[in-house]
Amino acid sequence: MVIRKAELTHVAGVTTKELPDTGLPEIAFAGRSNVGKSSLINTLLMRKSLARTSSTPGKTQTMNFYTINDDVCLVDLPGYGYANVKEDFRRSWGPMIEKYLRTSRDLRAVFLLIDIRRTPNEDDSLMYEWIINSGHTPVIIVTKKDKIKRSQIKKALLTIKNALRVTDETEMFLFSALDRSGRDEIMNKIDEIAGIKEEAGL
Ligand SMILES: Nc1nc2c(ncn2[C@@H]2O[C@H](COP(=O)(O)OP(=O)(O)OP(=O)(O)O)[C@@H](O)[C@H]2O)c(=O)[nH]1
Ligand SMILES: [Mg+2]
Repeated sequence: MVIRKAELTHVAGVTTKELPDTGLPEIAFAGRSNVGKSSLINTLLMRKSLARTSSTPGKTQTMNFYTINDDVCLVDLPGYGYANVKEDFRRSWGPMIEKYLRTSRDLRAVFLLIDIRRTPNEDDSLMYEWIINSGHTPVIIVTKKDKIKRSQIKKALLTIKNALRVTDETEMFLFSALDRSGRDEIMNKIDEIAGIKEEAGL
């Protein structure tokens, strides 16, 4: 998909009663705080900082819906697993995400991001199961590929697969926001999920 237009069209927070009804195929990005969800979205959108990123975990605290070409929505979810976010936010995070996963009519897939340097923990496994149990297809994105040596990649991927006990059908992509490697493959997957076909030459 060629990005002709990218904009933040909807925001939903813990106090939002009605979730946005975008009427567009939605793809959500879940994962631990600081794993690189907002950075991945910026890379996909070809925008430097449309989605706000930070080296301090807990940056994104609302569900942010980025619409591409009026065709598809990428949903940046607040991350989990960071102890220092305010207690009341931590308590309302689960119900907010659960409500979205269970009730969104337009959610087509959930991309679960895992840092290549970390063995997935209990929170990651719970998120993976949560995605499946709410009837969605998880796609694993292994982030920050640039942070480890090439020779260690294979082992790191195996560790992630084993820790999450991924099913054979679960697709995995490797990504780095630094050199944008993996960006086009992930974008093609989004096209496929959202049923977007670009006309040749566009
Ligand atoms: N080296 C490297 N750094 C990255 C990559 N992706 C993200 N980062 C850095 O990791 C930090 C966190 O990135 P974010 O995109 O804000 O993470 P997030 O998952 O949106 O975090 P929350 O909003 O807190 O849930 C930032 O300092 C980014 O610059 C990557 O592929 N490589
Ligand atoms: Mg973020």
